[in-house]
Amino acid sequence: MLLKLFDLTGKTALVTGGTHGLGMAMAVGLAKAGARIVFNDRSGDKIHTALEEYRKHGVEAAGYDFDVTIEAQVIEQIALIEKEIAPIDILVNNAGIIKRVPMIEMDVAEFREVIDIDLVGPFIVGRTVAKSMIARQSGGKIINICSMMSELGRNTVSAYAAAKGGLKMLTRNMATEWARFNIQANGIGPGYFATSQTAPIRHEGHPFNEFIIHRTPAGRWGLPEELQGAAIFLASAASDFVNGHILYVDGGILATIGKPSNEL
Ligand code: NAP
Ligand code: GCO
Repeated sequence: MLLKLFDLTGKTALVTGGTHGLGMAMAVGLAKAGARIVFNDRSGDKIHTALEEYRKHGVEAAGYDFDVTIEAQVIEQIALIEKEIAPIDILVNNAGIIKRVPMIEMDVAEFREVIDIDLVGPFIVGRTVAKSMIARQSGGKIINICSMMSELGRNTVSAYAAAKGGLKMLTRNMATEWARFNIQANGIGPGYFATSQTAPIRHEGHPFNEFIIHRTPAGRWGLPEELQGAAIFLASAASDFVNGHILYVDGGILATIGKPSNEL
């Protein structure tokens, strides 16, 4: 009976940007719990490779080509998904980019691009999916992928922090406005994870790599599959009375002020 709480059998999950990285890892976790998986890519050229990768995990996924910032594409492709596959029960707003540039040097266009993808994108996709959930009176689950930067600043990632901080509050507004339709909107806030997005600052000898290993009480970078439990929880009936919550999966980073470099 307890496991039933976490059972996603018969549910359809859309994971944006789920061609690799954290998105694919969370999607595989949702599939392990029984969900049918749909993902998107903005250029379509990664869908075939991603489908093969999902098959290696024993998952028969479906890939769709749309950019989360282009509302016309989002509306058209989500309607197609709901026609060809099934109505969406679970949305994971995972697609996102980062630009690491000091504010003084950052072009306004660069700043806007990050905000557009990391904050406006989840609004567009979230609203499109929620409209369908409301029309069907089905209820549903929305999971927005936030960040340590939803809570903390860091040199060079101003646009990303502004977007992820905004995404935390967008999540709370989704929760506020859509709870009455039995839609639970929550966030997952990953700490520092080993993906292509962090590869430039994670390699051996990079000062940031040493910093993060020391700053994280767990003493290491997270593994993408370590987000699967949080994703299953927030996608399942186990979280039906959880709304507007950001679940941080960070190895303890937000729990601590940190320690001197000479302390273990
Ligand atoms: P990633 O490897 O860069 O993957 C991001 C995905 O989003 C890519 O597949 C990318 O597609 C897609 N994407 C970007 N812009 C898009 C758009 N406009 N429309 C559709 N898809 C788009 O990143 P990740 O490390 O897996 O992170 C995934 C999410 O977790 C991001 O939101 C990130 O901010 C967040 N996060 C990551 C970490 C971490 O440590 N890695 C920690 C906290 C939060 P393309 O390949 O075409 O660019
Ligand atoms: C960075 C990293 C972080 C992580 C993540 C931390 O440059 O600081 O890329 O932003 O991606 O968001 O939670």
